[in-house]
This record gives sequence, structure tokens and C-alpha cells, in this order.
Amino acid sequence: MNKDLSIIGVPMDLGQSRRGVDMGPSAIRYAGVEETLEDLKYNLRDLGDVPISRPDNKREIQEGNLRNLKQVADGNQKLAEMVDKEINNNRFPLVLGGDHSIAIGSLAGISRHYENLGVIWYDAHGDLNSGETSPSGNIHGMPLAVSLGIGHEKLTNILGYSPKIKPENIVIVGARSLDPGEKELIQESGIKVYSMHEIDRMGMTSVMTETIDYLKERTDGVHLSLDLDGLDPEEAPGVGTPVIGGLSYRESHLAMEMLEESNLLTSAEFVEVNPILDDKNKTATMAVGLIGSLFGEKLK
Ligand code: 4U7
Ligand code: MN
Ligand code: MN
Ligand code: MN
Repeated sequence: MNKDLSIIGVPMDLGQSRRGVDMGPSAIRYAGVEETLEDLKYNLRDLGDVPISRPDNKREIQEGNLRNLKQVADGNQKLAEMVDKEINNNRFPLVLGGDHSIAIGSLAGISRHYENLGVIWYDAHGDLNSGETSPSGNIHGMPLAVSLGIGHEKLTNILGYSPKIKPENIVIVGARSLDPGEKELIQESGIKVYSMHEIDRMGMTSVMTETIDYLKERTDGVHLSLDLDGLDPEEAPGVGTPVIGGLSYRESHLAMEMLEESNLLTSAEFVEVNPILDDKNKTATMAVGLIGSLFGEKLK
């Protein structure tokens, strides 16, 4: 793994309707992310937080079933530029959210540096909605579709190119709440999905072995997008859209260790930590535990 690491916080909560997830980056910093990575001998730079503008009035559907479209697009534009710059300087971007709409900006900044970027989407959800299929109008349920070029042009065209990723380079892990339109898109596009069903049957070791082998032969870089709601809400309660029956901390920790051993990752983000809904910063602490494993912490 690249030893030069840049942390970018994104206090974005406009991609969904519950307050508090904008404090995710602070909660993860408070839980000790810098100390953890410095102990692992990373050359760390914390670039602080991307400025996010507030909506003019109430959080509203502005256009085509898209809540806060303008502010979400602006924030992602800024994030994309920052991420792009860090990769130009040969640094590994570690993005801390914020709601999952920020994956739009992360992927925009990252993907132009690769021919075939792979993406591991660790999440209870597919985040494959568009304004047409979304039951909520919340953009945090759309970033993977946007990155495939599906959705409003203000979102799909950030940094002036689209699509950012190819469906066959995506692996979703932990899915258990997919909307009808998302299921259809998965079926017709060839996105690989390890839902909770497969993980129950095969176990996390086989799921990650297959995921790593699959991405190793077809991609030239891999981004991990980890939504903390992939974990079970009993263990990780500080998330805005909890879904029962999720992954355990141990399974997730194992997945991170296997990714570290694979030496495949070129960027990562941890999103959807909401300290207001949390229990004593447990979910942020879990995020830091997973980040530690992903970056090489051993014997735990
Ligand atoms: B997250 C949902 F309808 N699919 O689109 C939607 F169930 O980033 C949830 O994964 C999206 O947390 C969850 O609103 C987005 C809903
Ligand atoms: Mn989710
Ligand atoms: Mn998500
Ligand atoms: Mn969520």
C-alpha cells in the first residue's frame, strides 16, 4: 500500500434527510483515525473538510426527484478536484463522510487516473437509483448509478466525463435492501453482487477471495466505498438507513485484512457515520477499527 496518505473529510448531509451525518468526519477523527495510521507509519496529511454549502431554504426536492441537487453537485465538484490533486501527487486518498452521495465526487476524481477502475461497494444498499426509480429522492441512494452515467447531468458529468466506471468492474458486498429499479439494473448490467444470501452461504473468506481474484484480473486500480450500514445495526447503530441482518464487525474486519493482503486498493472512503444516532461514538470507533485493519494493523 502507498505509504503517503491524505485524509479528506466531507461533512455532507444533503444527500439524505436526517441531520447529523455531516458530523461523521469529526466523529471518525475523534475516534482516533490519525493516531491509528501514524502508529502504522503512514506519512499522513489531513487536508481538513471540503466546504459544503447550505441549501437556501428547506431541504427540498429541487428538480426531477433530486433533493438538494445543486448543493450536492457543488460539494462533489470540490471533492473531485481535491481527490484528483492528491492522486496527481501520488498520494492515497482516504475520504471520510458524510453521506454516501460523496462517492460521486470521489469516483469522479479517482477514475480519470485509471483505464479500468474497480469498485468494491460494501453496503446494505445498491445505491443504484436515479430520479426515476428512487422512492426517496435522496441522492445518497444514487451514487453508483451516477458513476455508471445514469442520472442527472449535473451529477454524472462532474469533471467533464462520463461514465466513471463500468458495471463489470463493480462488486457489491453485503446487499440486503435493493429497490425494484436497482434489481433490474443489476440484472441487465452485469454488476457482481454478493448479497447477504451469498455471504451466509459461502462465508466472508470465499466472498473476498473471489472478489479479489475477479478484480485483480480485470482492473488497474480498486476503490473501496464502505457504507457503515453494511454492518449490522446492532453493532453499528450510528447510521441513517439501518437494515437488520447485516455483516458483523468480525466479518468486516476480516474483509479489510484480506484487502490489505491483496495489495489491490488504490483509494478508499468510509461513509454514513451519524454520531447523533450513535451510541457513544461506537460506529465511528468501528470505522477506525476497520481503517486500521485495511491499512495493516495486525494481531487483532
Ligand atoms: B445509502 C433507498 F429507498 N434505496 O434510494 C433510497 F431504501 O448510501 C435507501 O446506501 C438508500 O445509505 C440508502 O432512498 C443510501 C431506500
Ligand atoms: Mn447503505
Ligand atoms: Mn450507501
Ligand atoms: Mn445509509
